[in-house]
Amino acid sequence: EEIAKVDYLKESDKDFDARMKWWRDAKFGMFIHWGVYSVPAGIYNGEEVKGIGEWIMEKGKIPVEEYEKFAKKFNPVDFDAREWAKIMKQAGMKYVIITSKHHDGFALWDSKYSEYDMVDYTPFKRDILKELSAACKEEGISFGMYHSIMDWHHPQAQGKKYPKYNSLDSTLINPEFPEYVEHYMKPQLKELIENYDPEVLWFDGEWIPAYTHEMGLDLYQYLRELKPSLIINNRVDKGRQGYQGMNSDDKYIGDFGTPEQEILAGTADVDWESCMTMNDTWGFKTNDHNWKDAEVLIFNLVDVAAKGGNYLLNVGPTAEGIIPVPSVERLQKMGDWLKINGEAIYETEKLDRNYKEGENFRYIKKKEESIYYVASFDNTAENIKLNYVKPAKDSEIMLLGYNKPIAYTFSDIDGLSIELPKEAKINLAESSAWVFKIIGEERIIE
Ligand code: H79
Repeated sequence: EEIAKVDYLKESDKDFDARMKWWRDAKFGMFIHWGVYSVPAGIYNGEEVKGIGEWIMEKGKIPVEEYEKFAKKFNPVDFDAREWAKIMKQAGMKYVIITSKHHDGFALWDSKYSEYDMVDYTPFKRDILKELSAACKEEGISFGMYHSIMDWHHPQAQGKKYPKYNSLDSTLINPEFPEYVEHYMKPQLKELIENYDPEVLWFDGEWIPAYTHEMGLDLYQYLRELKPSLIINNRVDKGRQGYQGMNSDDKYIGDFGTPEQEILAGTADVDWESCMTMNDTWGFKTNDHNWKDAEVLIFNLVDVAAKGGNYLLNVGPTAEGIIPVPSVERLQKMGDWLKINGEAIYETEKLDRNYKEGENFRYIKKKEESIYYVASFDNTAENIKLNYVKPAKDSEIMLLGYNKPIAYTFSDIDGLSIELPKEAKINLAESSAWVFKIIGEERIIE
């Protein structure tokens, strides 16, 4: 009996909204870049290799056989999946995306389609994705995977011709690439879905000329057939505009846009997620100490949420399996902030407005409720003016983390003016953003 095929390329808005709901509400996730590149950690033959750590094979011009030696030494004896899941939970992160396979082609799980994986190739012999997906399930963290379409190791994707086919040069099209897609990449992805039940697949490395728009459409349909509730980023197709990450045209498939190391200037009509690092690399580098302050990371989270996006914040664990201490410290601070202010982040939606550079306030609306949150990054003012929200008559305005209502005035002409109690300033001195909770409506000013 023939079962009618669902065309996942033509989904109704209602079905799409239902599928995206948990992801839209989640707002904050952890990106994990972990693999063979964590072993050299930015250094090859005693020399520092410039650039992002997970690209060391390419940037350091390391031949395949040489790079494989690092894989043979990958032995993360300190890896503890439950510890990682606890760090995510404590930070207030609701989902995780870990590199099942980065551009170097090494698989972090026990793949029956390759020996070049964690179980068959390393002294460690443990299946990372199995342990981490189980630990995340226990902590209530949604599990997802980053998967590179470009592959510097597989014989048909590159093989001995590495690194010939990695550029945008459309005169260099690998004729064997379709074979790799059909007989390796798709089976591996099926294996990942069947064995680890991911909620999200996060593709990358789609820019190489051998990978086509048609392949993207086919792959999207194939994966949704295997798991209809899957959420798949836009790099499954060819539509993204560089690091800005949003699709250039509706004909491209993918459930959300992927700005990389940047945040959109304003809101967007489609779903999006900004992925960012805490220092200057995704994969661990011994000598990268250029950490962003926790205050900046909190601002980014609020900024993204106010514009309707998600924030996917990266950690690059060491070859021993440790999430670097500076990362953990920052996540701890974000988690502390979210314990008080999380209601202004999770299950919220954007207000359609553009923000000016340097503006100190972010407006966020609670979904399906007349509750507005305004985060202030100016913690020195005694009196602050908030133009875009009008409190309901006789309603109280609260400052999250401060348990008394605070004094304010509102008029249609002058807008909202809030008095900051001195004592609140002392109590909340540590907070990098103060969040006001206002019951009311949006105030549109021309
Ligand atoms: O996994 C991390 C990085 O290794 C990977 N993406 C994040 C999430 C990555 N970042 N930068 N690159 C890969 C280098 C890619 C650079 C380019 Fe292009 C490819 C320049 C031109 C083609 C992608 C497409 C960026 C601009 C257009």
